[in-house]
Amino acid sequence: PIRADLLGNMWAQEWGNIYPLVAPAGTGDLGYDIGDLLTAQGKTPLDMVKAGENFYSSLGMAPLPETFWKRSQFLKPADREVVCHASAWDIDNKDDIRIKMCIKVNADDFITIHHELGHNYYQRAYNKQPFLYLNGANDGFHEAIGDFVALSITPQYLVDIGLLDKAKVPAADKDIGLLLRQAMDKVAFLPFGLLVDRWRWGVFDGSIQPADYNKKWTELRTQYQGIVPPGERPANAFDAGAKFHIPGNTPYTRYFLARVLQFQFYQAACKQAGWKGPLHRCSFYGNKEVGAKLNAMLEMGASKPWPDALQAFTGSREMSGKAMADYFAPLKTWLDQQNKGKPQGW
Ligand code: X8Z
Ligand code: ZN
Repeated sequence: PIRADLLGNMWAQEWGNIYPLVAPAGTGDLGYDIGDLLTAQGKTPLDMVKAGENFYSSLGMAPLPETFWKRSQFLKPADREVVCHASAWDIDNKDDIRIKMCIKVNADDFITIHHELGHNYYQRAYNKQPFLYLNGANDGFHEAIGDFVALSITPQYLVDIGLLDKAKVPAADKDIGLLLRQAMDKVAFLPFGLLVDRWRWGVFDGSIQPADYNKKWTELRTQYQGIVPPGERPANAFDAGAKFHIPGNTPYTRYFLARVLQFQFYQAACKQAGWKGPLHRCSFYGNKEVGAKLNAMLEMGASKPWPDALQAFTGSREMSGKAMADYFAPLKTWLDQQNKGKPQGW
């Protein structure tokens, strides 16, 4: 197993931040980091939110209301303790939508802004539904919308919005590197996304007892993620409690579902956009047709069973990992070669 503190993320849930350490020799240097690009241009947290809004506007969505800009929390207040874990809010079931974040100028927060705005645009899109249907088709859908949009943050998209120099777009020989960087976030998250509720549900049904809370957490982390704490943990440690959703009592399977769904949405959008190249290079930025179709699904809210919503946008009624596997297929081929004859597992 790998030590959990070496993976570039406090919870070892997404590993993309240590991509530079594992980049393939020769072609691994992607030549840019979104955080560095934002910093170099002196972009502020507010600029980052504006960039997020601009993406949704490019799909034909109405601008965010004035109240969003007035009432959201973008920065960590200096004078009091707040919950900094990013969240999106729908205060009046109409258009008083807001986000609450402590935005830092880095790549993670740039993506998270798109994620949170996905919740807000979804909330506003279904606001005409009767009260009981004011929700996503299922909770995985709600978590998937913003991530699906963020998959369009390709090198060419960064050029289009003036963040990246055209000459710096990584050439085709960098595809494996781009995919590996993305897989370290998206694929490495899957076992984490699964195990959090394995633990929570075990606590709820009594199969995990208080005396074993930490032991079981560590066991699941090793079993699913192949990671271990950096040192011996005291018997009364409560490592699970460091994850926001555990004390916050937020179900977590939604994020596992979203990891799968977002690739289904993305593959469908790229097909609608008539994209011809490798899937991971596709951006549907500016595509009003995709936007209209997306809006049709979002407007449904929870008024129909989720397969109906999925069908409205993708044409399929089944949740499937195939789109995700298609996206990463070139990387899988490369990894199979790299790992040939090497020991597997931990
Ligand atoms: O909690 C979140 C969002 C708020 S709904 C920032 N996410 C999960 C996490 O941070 O653990 C997004 C990805 C997974
Ligand atoms: Zn979310």
